[in-house]
Amino acid sequence: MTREIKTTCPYCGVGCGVIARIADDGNVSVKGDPDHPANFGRLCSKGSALAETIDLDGRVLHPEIAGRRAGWNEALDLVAQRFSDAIAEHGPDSVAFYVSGQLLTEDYYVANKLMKGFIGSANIDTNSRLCMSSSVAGHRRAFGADTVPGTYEDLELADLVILTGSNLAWCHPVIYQRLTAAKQARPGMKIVVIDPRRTMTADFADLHLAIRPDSDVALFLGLFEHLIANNAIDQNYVAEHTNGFAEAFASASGVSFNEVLERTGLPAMQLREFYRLFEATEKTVTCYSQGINQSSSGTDKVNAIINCHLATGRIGRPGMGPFSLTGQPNAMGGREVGGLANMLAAHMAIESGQDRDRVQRFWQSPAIAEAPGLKAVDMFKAVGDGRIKALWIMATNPVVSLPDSDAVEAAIKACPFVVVSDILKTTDTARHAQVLLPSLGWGEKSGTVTNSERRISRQRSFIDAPGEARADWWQLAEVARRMGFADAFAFASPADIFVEHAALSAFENSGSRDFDIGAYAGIGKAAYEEMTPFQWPQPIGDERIVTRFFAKGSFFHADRKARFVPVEPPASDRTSADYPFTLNTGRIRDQWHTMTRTGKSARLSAHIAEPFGELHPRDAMEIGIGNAGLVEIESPHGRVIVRALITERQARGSIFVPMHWNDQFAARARIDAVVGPLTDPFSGQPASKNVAVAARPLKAARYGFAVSAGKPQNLSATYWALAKADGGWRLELAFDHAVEDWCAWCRSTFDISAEIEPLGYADQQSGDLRLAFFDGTRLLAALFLAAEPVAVARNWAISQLAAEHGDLRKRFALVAGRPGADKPDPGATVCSCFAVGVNQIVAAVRGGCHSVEAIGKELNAGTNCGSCRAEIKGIVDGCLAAAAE
Ligand SMILES: Nc1nc2c(c(=O)[nH]1)N[C@H]1C(S)=C(S)[C@@H](COP(=O)(O)OP(=O)(O)OC[C@H]3O[C@@H](n4cnc5c(=O)[nH]c(N)nc54)[C@H](O)[C@@H]3O)O[C@H]1N2
Ligand SMILES: Nc1nc2c(c(=O)[nH]1)N[C@H]1C(S)=C(S)[C@@H](COP(=O)(O)OP(=O)(O)OC[C@H]3O[C@@H](n4cnc5c(=O)[nH]c(N)nc54)[C@H](O)[C@@H]3O)O[C@H]1N2
Ligand code: SF4
Ligand SMILES: [Mo]
Repeated sequence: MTREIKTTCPYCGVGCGVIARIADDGNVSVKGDPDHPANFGRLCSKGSALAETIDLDGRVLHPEIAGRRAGWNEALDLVAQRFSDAIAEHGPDSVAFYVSGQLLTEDYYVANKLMKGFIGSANIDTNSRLCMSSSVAGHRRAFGADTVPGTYEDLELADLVILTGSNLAWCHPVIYQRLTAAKQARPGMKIVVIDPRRTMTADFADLHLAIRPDSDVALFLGLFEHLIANNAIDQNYVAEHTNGFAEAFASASGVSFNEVLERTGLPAMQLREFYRLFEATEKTVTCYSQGINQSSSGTDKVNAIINCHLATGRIGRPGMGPFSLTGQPNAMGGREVGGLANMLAAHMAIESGQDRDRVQRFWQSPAIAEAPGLKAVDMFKAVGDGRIKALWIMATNPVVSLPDSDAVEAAIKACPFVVVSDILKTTDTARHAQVLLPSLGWGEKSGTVTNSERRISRQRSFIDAPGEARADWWQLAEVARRMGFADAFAFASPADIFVEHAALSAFENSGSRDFDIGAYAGIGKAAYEEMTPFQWPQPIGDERIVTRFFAKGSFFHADRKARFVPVEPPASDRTSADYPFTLNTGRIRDQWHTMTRTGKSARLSAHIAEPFGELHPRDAMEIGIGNAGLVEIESPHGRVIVRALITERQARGSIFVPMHWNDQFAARARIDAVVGPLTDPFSGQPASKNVAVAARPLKAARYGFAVSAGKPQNLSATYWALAKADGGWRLELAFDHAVEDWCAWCRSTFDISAEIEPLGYADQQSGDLRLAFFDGTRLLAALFLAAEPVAVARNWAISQLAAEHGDLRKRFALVAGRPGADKPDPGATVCSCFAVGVNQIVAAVRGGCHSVEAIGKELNAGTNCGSCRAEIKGIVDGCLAAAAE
């Protein structure tokens, strides 16, 4: 019988409700949950493709010690022993956990409890350090607690939505869809996007401010000054609920309008328009994400924004407030359990003796961490210089995602004892584990997550645990037990853990702390199973109401007032004669982080199949890079080789490279090898967005493209980038050296036996070479080589993997590298939900479809998740403009 289970998407912080449907034959499909208050049935391309990412390919299915299969007992005993030995010999601060905003709250709670209360060190940090820690620090400075005051509904209710350092269309697509729908219903609503790049999000804005990198503090200081000069201050709110206005005023008045112009690089008209819009619009929400957080001035940026909302009293009321968009599915849950090295559980402060005492009494623990532990970047420095003797990495891939990642990799390799809990056997990090523990993944594990608007939802398992994989919380509790803490870790299920977590949030609280879900402290297992999404706070006895914070003050500093934080604009231009470009890094629409899951989907990999460096045409010309050429990007820390993507959307002097590609998918594209370990002084968050680099063309002797049915292996090429494709794999290639025997290269890379003869074609004049291998009527692999970037139509070549090749003519058409005349090439995929390519959209525009809606009717493109609508609009506009010329 077909079953339907309600669960939550494991990707971004929007936290969409998902219904997983399991058919009789075990086949899984997903759809949006119409009842979930985050998405009301919507999903984005990544959420829609979840069912394609849950196969067992590459999974680690049993514990491993030094690469050999081991039993759970042996592995857990060893972990407990090595951690205990290190603590006995070198003290509690000689061990560390590096965990993740993708853990469930229950996993996270157990990890934090073990480290802070039982090992007695605060050396537990998380990838949220790279993600949300500047927001946390900014909230704590301003509000006295890490509180997100608003809800998603505020974005729909606002008359002005400012998106700064957020590529919402690609990174929080369902909020983008909700916002687009709200704007369509109320066209008077204004949207301002602040981003050095012209992103897809900028395309739907009324105003795009293409500011210089890291000039946000200056921009918002200028706004603060403007609000004062134009009597837009809410004097009552400021007087009753805040402190420090005068100091903030003094810091803002030091920055003149002209200085703001100079620092931001914006035209005066645009700047004035933005300031007037803010001044005049009471219902304003300012959303911010990594363009704000991932900066050496990230915390100050957050406070510069919050200062403007406090000054106008626009906080905590419908349609108003600063709004931190969280990245990971459980970034918020991690903050609630105190997963950061400088936090304690349940939003309590590690610096406070009273809080430490309270948590210790609640846990009845032998110890409590006395001082903040090492933040991520410092933690891996301590791994590198030998201070950390045992390290446990869980649900994160630091060899790809931490700055200075070559040094991080070296540190992990040199560490005496490294445990990795992951779902995949081979990630850039897992391959260095001494002990590799198989974890449950999405669909297998159970627990809760909290989204950006403080809404707690259940993730529920609906497939059996594969092999011997076990939940992360279970692994931690078993190690705790073996370290002598059996009583405190006698959890039998996630429900037990959640109940304890809820009880701690209410323990001696009485409204003194924002995070309180005491109403859930007494729930039983059945109620936990049935739990529907709810927003915190939910204190004991309170009715369930939609919540916002701070409309009437009641902040969490001792005097219950908010603080204005004086900030100064930082020096932000890091370029030099040797490193003249500013590297900006971030995300693309259809990949998730280090691609361990989204990389499995051919559909998601079709949107952008290669790592790229986005460059302005004039910069490209000056350094001699042509379209589709390769570019080498270098800093003192490391280098990458990526494909050049030359577009007017990029600002001059900047290069954007996605964070996703890694050693499993490309020869040398881990961009964090190039990013240095510079961090924000308050939050410790790395500055991932403003990095000085050099860029030069990589001139290859040969370029190549290949498709293959099996996964290529032993890849030897100067540049390669691998992506899943329908029916197999696609591979981009470049060689700076001569390869003697291409046939042998193919046999080794595509694992082709000696009996199979190649079908070849060589053009003596151009030097083009094509080789194809068939097994009966099926194509095994085809390689296209040329002296210039190969022009063969990618999607057409991929479609050959599924085609029948009984007909000899078809085989020759393949080596000739041209689409058959009967089948036009669809071009690069734009809409991944319906697999619609750019050429199809262009043809439809020529055929009379002159709007995104018309394209949707004709081709379905853009009608499911809608994430590609901005891209479709760009293509339609581009075609119409070209036709008008
Ligand atoms: N498709 C997809 N979605 C995701 C993720 C994913 O991997 N893939 N990851 C999730 C996670 S964990 C996170 S944290 C979020 C991140 O979501 P976002 O923060 O929206 O994503 P990013 O692309 O990292 O960066 C946002 C923008 O900041 C801009 N920026 C760079 N420097 C500056 C600056 O100095 N000032 C301003 N104002 N802007 C600047 C960049 O050009 C970029 O467009 O996305 C979440 N959603
Ligand atoms: N240059 C640059 N660097 C960045 C960023 C940037 O914008 N630019 N962004 C930063 C940000 S915001 C973030 S959030 C990080 C993300 O970076 P990471 O956290 O390193 O990236 P993920 O690929 O999400 O890693 C998750 C790992 O957990 C595994 N996994 C999946 N499910 C489970 C599970 O249930 N249990 C366990 N134990 N493992 C599981 C996956 O296979 C994968 O190996 O990257 C940061 N790094
Ligand atoms: S917006 Fe997309 S990735 Fe984010 S939670 Fe929703 S479906 Fe998942
Ligand atoms: Mo993130």
